[in-house]
Amino acid sequence: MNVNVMNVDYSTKIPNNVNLAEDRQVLKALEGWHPGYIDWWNDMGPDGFQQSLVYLRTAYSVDPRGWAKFDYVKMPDYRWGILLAPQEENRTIPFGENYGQPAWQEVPGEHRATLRRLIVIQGDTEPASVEQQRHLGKTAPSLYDLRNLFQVNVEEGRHLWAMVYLLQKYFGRDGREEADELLRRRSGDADSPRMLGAFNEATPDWLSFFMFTYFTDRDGKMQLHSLAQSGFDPLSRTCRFMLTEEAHHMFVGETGITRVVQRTCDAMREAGIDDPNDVAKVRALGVIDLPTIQKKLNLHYSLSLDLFGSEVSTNAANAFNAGIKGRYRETQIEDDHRLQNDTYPVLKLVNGEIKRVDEPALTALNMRLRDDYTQDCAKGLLRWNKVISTSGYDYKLTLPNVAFHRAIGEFRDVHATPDGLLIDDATWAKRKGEWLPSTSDGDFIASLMTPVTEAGEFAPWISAPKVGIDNKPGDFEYVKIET
Ligand code: BYC
Repeated sequence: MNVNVMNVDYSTKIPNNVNLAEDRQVLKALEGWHPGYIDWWNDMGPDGFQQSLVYLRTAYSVDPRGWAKFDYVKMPDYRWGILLAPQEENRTIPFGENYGQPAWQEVPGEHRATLRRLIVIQGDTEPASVEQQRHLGKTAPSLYDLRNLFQVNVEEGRHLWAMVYLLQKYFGRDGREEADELLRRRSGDADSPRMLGAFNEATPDWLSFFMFTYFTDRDGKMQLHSLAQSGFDPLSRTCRFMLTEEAHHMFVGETGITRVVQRTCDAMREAGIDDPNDVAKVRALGVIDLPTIQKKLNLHYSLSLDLFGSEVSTNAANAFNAGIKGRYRETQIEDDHRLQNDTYPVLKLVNGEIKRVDEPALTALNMRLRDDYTQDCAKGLLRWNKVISTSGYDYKLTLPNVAFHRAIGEFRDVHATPDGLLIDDATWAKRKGEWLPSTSDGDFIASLMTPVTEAGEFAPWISAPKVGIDNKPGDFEYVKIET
């Protein structure tokens, strides 16, 4: 059947545009999984606020011209649904050995294990981020930010549903088992951690949250773009719709950091501070100094780089060859989309030096995606640096070298400075506090994290946003905490 539904069916318990009402077996599997999901949300979702009314957007359509409506919702009543972008007529596989063949509507047997693994990894990150952020509601700097946190959280929950649907519909019994496992693993748990490194790290404060939504959600964007190219059409359509939601998450990160930088610069100017490196003086103003923002940036960027896997990877080559995972904007690239004879420059460690080495383009796909990611990340830095220079300060936030603070890939066994200078263990141990947030930096930031719950008011370490959500005025009550 050709499912091409713009509007979402809200008459069933699980809103969807995949005609679940007539897909009894999958409906039954999803209904069986639903209570476990709600238990997970109650145990591991936002701590508190579950009875508050939150001004949230909910997707009612998959039409890019208008797909969401805003209303007050209690989070446990949010309508998590299964939404796929409309099916493209006659879509073909846009890369790999099967280039030009009709896209698959069912899982090809020989690629089943690879596909399942990628879907499970993608699915695992979604609830992980909710777990990492669950305590942040208690220290939100405003109702506006509180609402954005919860919007991100409910949508990550929906993204979990999106992957669970694919597992349950297309992978039979092992898909159902994997769906259950997604609710069992826990971020940071010693025995049963989430699958990828960055999703087991703490998100201790709101600056980390903004960095996470800027840098780690942007890995999500890159990975979803690559999977949106997939020859497995249901995965492609699922990821395409997820990307629509994802944009807001990165907006939260980018504008969040902009507002922190803005407030710091304003406070320094008002106090007549000329040197942004005078950390003690700046902190005495109750704002986060730029060097500490740089350290947080170093941490989150390097953790997020690890999410791209090894620079040289046969897994990535196999997934591309098979037509399962493409490149960023694959269909817009002008080449043969097979890459059999191409090379790509990869940064490697050669005789103790960081060098560019040409590798077969197929095995270098993780590196290529990571390069695209770095370019995308750089845009935010331009904006933040503009705020700093417009305020009259000579200070630049920068992305650290890719060899800095890595746990995966070519540089995992060496230490490097943010400038990419290789250093020995002793120098690293002595100097890492200059580059990564120390315990005392964390304590200082934590000391600023007092909640602000008056509509239209903001904590003193962050400036107000330029515009409201859904064009609401500045004093709009985005969360009615007591109902
Ligand atoms: N941590 O060939 P390699 C998001 C493992 S974020 C731990 O180098 P490959 C979101 C790897 O599994 C996007 N293990 O890498 C953001 C393999 O193990 P096996 C999530 C790692 O496979 C914010 C071995 O090392 N989506 O959506 O080419 C909020 C060798 O692997 C790591 C995806 O990631 C690591 N960092 O690429 C909410 C897309 N890296 O199989 C959501 C799906 C590698 O030998 N995943 N390993 O036992 C993938 O495409 C790939 O699995 C990866 C790794 C890019 C992650």
